[in-house]
Amino acid sequence: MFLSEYFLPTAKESPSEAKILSHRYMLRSGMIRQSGSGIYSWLPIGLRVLRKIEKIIRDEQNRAGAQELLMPTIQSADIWKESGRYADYGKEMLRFGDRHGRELLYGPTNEELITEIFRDTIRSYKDLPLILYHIQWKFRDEVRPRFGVMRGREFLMKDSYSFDMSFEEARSTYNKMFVCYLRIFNRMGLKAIPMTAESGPIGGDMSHEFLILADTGESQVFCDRAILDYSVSDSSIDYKSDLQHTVDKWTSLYAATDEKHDKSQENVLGDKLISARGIEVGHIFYFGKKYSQSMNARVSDRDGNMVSVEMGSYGIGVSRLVAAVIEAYHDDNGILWPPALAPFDVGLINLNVGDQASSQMSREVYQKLTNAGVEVLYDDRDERAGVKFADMDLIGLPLQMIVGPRGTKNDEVELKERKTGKIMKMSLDKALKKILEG
Ligand code: P5A
Repeated sequence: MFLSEYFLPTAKESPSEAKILSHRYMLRSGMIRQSGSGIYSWLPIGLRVLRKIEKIIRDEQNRAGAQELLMPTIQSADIWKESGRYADYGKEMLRFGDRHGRELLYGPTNEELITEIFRDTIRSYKDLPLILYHIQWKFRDEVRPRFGVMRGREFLMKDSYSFDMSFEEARSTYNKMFVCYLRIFNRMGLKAIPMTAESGPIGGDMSHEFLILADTGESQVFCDRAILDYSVSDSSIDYKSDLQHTVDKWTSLYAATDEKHDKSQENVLGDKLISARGIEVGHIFYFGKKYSQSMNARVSDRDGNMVSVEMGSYGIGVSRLVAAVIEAYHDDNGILWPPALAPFDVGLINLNVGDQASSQMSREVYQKLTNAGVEVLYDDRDERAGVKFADMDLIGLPLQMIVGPRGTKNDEVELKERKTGKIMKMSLDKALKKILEG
């Protein structure tokens, strides 16, 4: 992408209502624009990051055996009346009517809709277990939308729903999603800690929130310091094997959100207890027959009896994650994208677009890298070097290649690692090799 043609409205300042750093950097780097309270447009560079997050989630969900579908944002009030949540959901639910006077709502979550799809299509135990998911916009009329996309009113969620015949099978599915979540956040470079959590309006009695520790987090959390040393293996995983031991390993150490905090642990753990702020990036629930019973989602078992299915739901805040990652990775000059999420792999800076040799070299580099599948943002604007450096640092691409009149004479460029600030002068060939080989 040529920056001179790219829609990237960067800014030096951010509006004073942007209170946290991720919100400020997202506005300043041209990722989002507010269009209403808690409602945002995603501009090209922000959308690129959102899509990368989605891709990792899809990849890992599919690997765990979940199947993607797409449900609408607009739902009928009828199914919510069946489950009993139409009244319970209160003012957080955005309700409206169509021209025929039918009551509709903008989905805050999809337990009812997926249960309706299931009961209309699945008849037999032979079709279970089943995990379905989608990535779709939600609307919750939050009392206090704040911190940009961190707590929006319209936000993107990945939500999965599982159907099983027995508690044991439902727990095994829950474990799959638990491990899948650890892997998803790990691939994003995040240390998300699973914590015992309250299930709230979703319901059920087994629930974990996945939290990233950050001072700007909205939740107060408590955990055993030792859990910070736990890591997730990148290697392949067999979801058909028993994952209980992995879940037990993570849940045996104390980790709880405020609502579930057991004060007696403060004496038990002493100095080992961390009390910190956390950002909730995921939340998983097992709620058994709560929806299948109220909405009559039954299948025949082996003996031909009709039984209500066991269900769970599993959410990830996709749009919130963009902000959460920035909270975890930034410095005073801007964002430090983990390579897997960076909107482009390399920022190519041409220091003097008036200089023919520099422009020719830059275009060659751009072609070579682009042909090799590297995503390059080429700053070909007629701007001062200072402006180019500041913008490139702000948007936070992991690598910058700097081409200037002084280097072109001996075929030299500079390679800058954004995270460390380390600048290396080297031959063009070596720089290309380094980028291509990682
Ligand atoms: C699980 C999937 C649910 O809604 N039903 C379907 C269950 N869970 S949840 O915890 O309420 O939401 C899942 C995740 O969505 C993110 N999230 C938000 N992100 C931005 N702005 C919001 N207002 C918001 N509300 C929830 C969180 O990451 C949460 O874990």
